[in-house]
Amino acid sequence: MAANRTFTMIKPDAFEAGNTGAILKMIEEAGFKIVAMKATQLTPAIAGKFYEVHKERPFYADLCTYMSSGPIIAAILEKDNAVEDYRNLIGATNPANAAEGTIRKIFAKSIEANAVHGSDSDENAEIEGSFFFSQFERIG
Ligand code: RTP
Ligand code: MG
Repeated sequence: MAANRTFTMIKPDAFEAGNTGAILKMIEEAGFKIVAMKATQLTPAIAGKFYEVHKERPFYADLCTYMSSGPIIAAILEKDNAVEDYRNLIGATNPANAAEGTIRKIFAKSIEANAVHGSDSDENAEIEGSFFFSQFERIG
């Protein structure tokens, strides 16, 4: 499969715990190239816009509060089969269900504070990457 891209965030719990470097190391060792990256902090309104697809879900308000509670890292990652392979690397949403050796199994604190985000489709990867990065802020 051709090299393609996914979008990730290192969420406030993992940033605050000082796990950014360890998570980026796992990402690179799994064969992903970091083609854009920044540290930032979301406002509640920006988090609300990013997660708009979940606005009817019961956890939406808590999620927006949590995702704007501290700094995050946003990045675009490139690899063959990037979206699916990255979802496999991060593991299940709830760390209790995440496979051994996955990023969430190792670093997540709860179903909400689950260390990382990963896009769920090629289409959403492009939308989410463009939400954070202009064409001048990414490689290629
Ligand atoms: P993500 O979008 O962050 O990669 O996570 P995901 O696809 O595995 O999970 P999704 O269903 O898209 O949910 C987005 C984020 O909302 C929080 N969440 N909380 N309290 C809850 O029951 C609950 N369920 C989901 C998590 O932070 C989840 O990653
Ligand atoms: Mg999701």
